[in-house]
Amino acid sequence: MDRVWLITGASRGLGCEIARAALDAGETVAATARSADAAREALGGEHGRLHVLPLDITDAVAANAVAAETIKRVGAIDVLVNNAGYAELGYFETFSDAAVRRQFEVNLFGTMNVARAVAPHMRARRSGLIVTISSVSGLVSNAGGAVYSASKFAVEGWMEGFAQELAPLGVRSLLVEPGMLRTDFMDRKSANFGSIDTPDYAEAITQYRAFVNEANGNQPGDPRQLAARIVTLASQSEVPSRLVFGDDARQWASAKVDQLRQEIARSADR
Ligand code: NJP
Repeated sequence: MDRVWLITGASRGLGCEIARAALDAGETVAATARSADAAREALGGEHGRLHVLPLDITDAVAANAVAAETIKRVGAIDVLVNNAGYAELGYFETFSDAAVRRQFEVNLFGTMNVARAVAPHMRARRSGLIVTISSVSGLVSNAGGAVYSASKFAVEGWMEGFAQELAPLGVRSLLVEPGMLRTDFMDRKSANFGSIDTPDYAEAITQYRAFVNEANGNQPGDPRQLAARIVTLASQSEVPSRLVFGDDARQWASAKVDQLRQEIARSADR
């Protein structure tokens, strides 16, 4: 294969692994990151098939410029990986309005910025694949994950509809819902934690923080394995609309589907 991938958040974590896996498969990669230097360092320097471009996804003008620059340099974008994101972790009432908005600014509106920059090019060519790194938290929410889940549920709702708008024009979509992956995601390097003092939740929050500290670095999911899976799926003529990755994610998603089925059945009007 020799297609062009544009990947956001390629400086570390899953985005970096997807860039590596695509390069290993012989693809050309436009790796984007808030710090181009960090991405260059993580990916071993630019070469003929690796272009590194700075992009903070919250900057719509920059997203357009990066899409245009990629097409100018290498002629096309075949696969967009909308990967960049982070989590506001903690109980809802411990977050300021600004923190909640920041979560949506990156995970939803930033992701939309990049899709908006690339989709016209894919539509014009009647070809392309948009891979959106959502989360199992986009299907299931729980205490401590309300704000992050709200942003990923929004990503799911947006992309599920947008995919149907794009499909007749030859542009495909893959929504990825990973479980817990061993990246910096739960670390203070990436995650923010609610800080408004709310005594009613004090004990629950202490337990939640202990869970996060324990899980950080010990997550069951291997980002390399997921990256390889995404690169393989992207090379197939039939791409599924969803990939739920990891035993933990499949268990949570299945339990949610079972619960929904029961609640729908109980909701019968008569
Ligand atoms: O996390 P991490 P992951 N503009 O923290 C970048 C989802 N996910 O690889 O901070 C551009 O190692 C950030 O850049 P920088 C998750 O929601 C994860 O696990 O500048 N980039 C870094 O490259 C996210 O959508 C888990 O170095 C921005 C990257 O994002 C995706 O997986 C589970 C940015 C984050 O790397 C990748 O996260 C799940 C911005 N404004 C879903 N803000 C999991 N790990 O458990 C952040 O279900 N970045």
